[in-house]
Amino acid sequence: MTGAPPASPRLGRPLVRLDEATSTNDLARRLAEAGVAEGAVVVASRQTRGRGRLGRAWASPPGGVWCSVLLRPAGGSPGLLSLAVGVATAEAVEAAGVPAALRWPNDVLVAGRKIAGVLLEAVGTAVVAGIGVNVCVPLEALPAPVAAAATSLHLHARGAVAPEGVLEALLKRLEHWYGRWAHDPDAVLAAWSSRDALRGQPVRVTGAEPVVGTAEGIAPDGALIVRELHGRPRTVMAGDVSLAPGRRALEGV
Ligand code: BT5
Repeated sequence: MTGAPPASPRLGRPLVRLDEATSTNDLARRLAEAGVAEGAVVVASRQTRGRGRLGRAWASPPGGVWCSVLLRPAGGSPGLLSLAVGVATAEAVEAAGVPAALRWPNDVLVAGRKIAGVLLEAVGTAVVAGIGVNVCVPLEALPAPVAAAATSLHLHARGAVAPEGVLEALLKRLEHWYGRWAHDPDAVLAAWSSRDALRGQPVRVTGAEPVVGTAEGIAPDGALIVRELHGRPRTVMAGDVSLAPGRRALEGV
């Protein structure tokens, strides 16, 4: 094979801006169903029914980037796509000079607290990648239990930050990592692993396949590898992961 891989699509064409949405994923899903081309992005200043995985709520007051990107992937490992989006989101945070870590499957953490989350939804063969980043979100604007484990970029960046600049960085990094995902999955794994907040930590995975053990990184298909207490490595494709009781090792990430 010769030549460079095909250029990744331009993301943000069109860019639909809304003051308010129920969930930007809802509108992006409708665009997908209507046959709109890859690259369309919906962004809202606030969401009234922002959602996370498994029907959980995503608090979306003004001051964040709440956006959804319409992708039409042709090939590539499905399990790695959400990790590629996570890497792009971490790099958009880092563009503000703030180091970020990733907690499987795709939470972005700053100082051990969640600053961003990613929700991928399939619509036929299309994928809607929903990304939420707290940019200038006062923690008081979040429900108290959420605020206790969350943070916002303005609390860490040296200079001023604004949702518009973070969105621009995010779409650029996503264009890059979406292209790499299709042609160079090892690069996605390496970029993700270099920010892995859990590697070496005692963890408890809840969900369909509960596991307790030590996180040992990410498998080539994007699964979490956990070595069980009696020494057997297990791979987990879906679930929620937290530090095993009594350990607060994530603090300071
Ligand atoms: C996620 O789910 O982290 C995916 C979040 C995706 C949000 C974007 S915003 C644009 C697009 N439109 C949508 O409706 N969604 C996407 P999950 O891993 O299930 O985490 C959800 C949990 O994160 C909640 O149960 C809370 O504990 C916490 N959380 C909620 N809002 C938060 C916020 N603004 N900042 C930090 N943590 C939050």
